[in-house]
Amino acid sequence: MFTADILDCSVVGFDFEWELLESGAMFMGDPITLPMLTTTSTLELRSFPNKRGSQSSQATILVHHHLNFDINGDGCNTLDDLWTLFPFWNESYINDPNDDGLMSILDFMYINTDDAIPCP
Ligand SMILES: [Ca+2]
Ligand SMILES: [Ca+2]
Repeated sequence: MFTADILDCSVVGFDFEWELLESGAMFMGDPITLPMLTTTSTLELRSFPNKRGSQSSQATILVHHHLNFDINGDGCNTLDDLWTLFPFWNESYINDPNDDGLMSILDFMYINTDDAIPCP
């Protein structure tokens, strides 16, 4: 789920328009739920405050190159997934999230750590 936190929403009467730039798919409302992404993608949010002009902002959504969304295989996306990768810090690693062959800080940015739902 994505929300419009990246823009000042204190003005009443905002209309939102979201576009997944790689596909051109459009989404309306706030929040929105995106389809499952299979590649790193850019989402652009355009707002139309009180029908005067527009503002826009973009966010890059990092997607694990090998589509491994649950690093430790426990069925959840939590900090435990990051801890699973820490022992490989700065080492060669096959199937690393950004697919450059080295486990670095950039790879950790690909790991979703949503602890909102207790992991079974
Ligand atoms: Ca996990
Ligand atoms: Ca890497």
